[in-house]
Amino acid sequence: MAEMPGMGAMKMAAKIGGTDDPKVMVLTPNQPLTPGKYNVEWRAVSTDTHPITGKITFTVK
Ligand SMILES: [Cu+2]
Repeated sequence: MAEMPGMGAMKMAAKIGGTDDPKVMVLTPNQPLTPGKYNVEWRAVSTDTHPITGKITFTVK
């Protein structure tokens, strides 16, 4: 069976924590990452109250 775009995409819950470095945010997935492609979309409020967002993609082999 061919894999179709968007097929198999699931949302995964994660714990989010801050660190001593205000530029660093730590996300810990609630379950082990099995091989595959992952997209992380994040949103935070900066110290000057502006919302900032970002997106990173990585692959687990
Ligand atoms: Cu700002």
